Amino acid sequence: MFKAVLFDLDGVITDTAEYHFLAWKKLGEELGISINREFNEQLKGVSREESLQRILAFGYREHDFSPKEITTLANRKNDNYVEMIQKVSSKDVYPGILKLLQDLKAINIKIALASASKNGPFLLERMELTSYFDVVADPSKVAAGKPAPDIFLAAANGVGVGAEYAIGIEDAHAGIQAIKAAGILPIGVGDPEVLGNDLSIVKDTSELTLEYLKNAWNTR
Ligand code: B16
Ligand code: MG
Repeated sequence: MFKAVLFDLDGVITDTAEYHFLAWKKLGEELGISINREFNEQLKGVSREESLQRILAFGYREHDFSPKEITTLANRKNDNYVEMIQKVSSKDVYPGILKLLQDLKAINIKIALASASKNGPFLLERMELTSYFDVVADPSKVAAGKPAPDIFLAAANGVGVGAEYAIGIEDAHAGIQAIKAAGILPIGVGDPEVLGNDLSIVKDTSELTLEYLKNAWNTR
């Protein structure tokens, strides 16, 4: 049986993936770079700094800004995003997630957050979920972002569970790559065309029950 579940945040626990998209889209428009949802798939799970680099490269503007200007642009996106998430509340937790956290806690399975977002702790507070998490891995302290395994390994380490006894839940292609690279069992939320055909995938978080996790574990 698994001993820990490592959760991604944006797109798994709540719909903040949409706010990230809207905030990047707005910044892109200010820079004359138009990004659509298809391009946005490449930004999911990717750090703020790397996302900005990808957007600038997409618009052939990667050489147009100094490092200082780049920092200003990243801050501008984040200010806009932070404004959007002020109203996030417990009502915004995706279906099934609270019940899953309660069921995992009841049988003493460790719970950790493995989000690339520096806004993760604030969002957990807003959603009244902080007390369920034994550990929140700090994305600013890991050497490499998703698709590198670091944040998932830090989360597993934080709860004292070996990768081979952990499940990771992700909505992003980069995140699934990170989970696989860590030697953790991945469960995807979303579309197999984006996430791959070689793992358990739910369309919707309401399918993410303890039974579902046990079944995915036993048939891995
Ligand atoms: P921030 P996750 C990721 O969170 C998002 O998917 C990604 O779009 C975002 O750029 C990244 O966090 C950094 O977020 O700017 O708030 O630090 O999906 O890993 O929970
Ligand atoms: Mg995500």
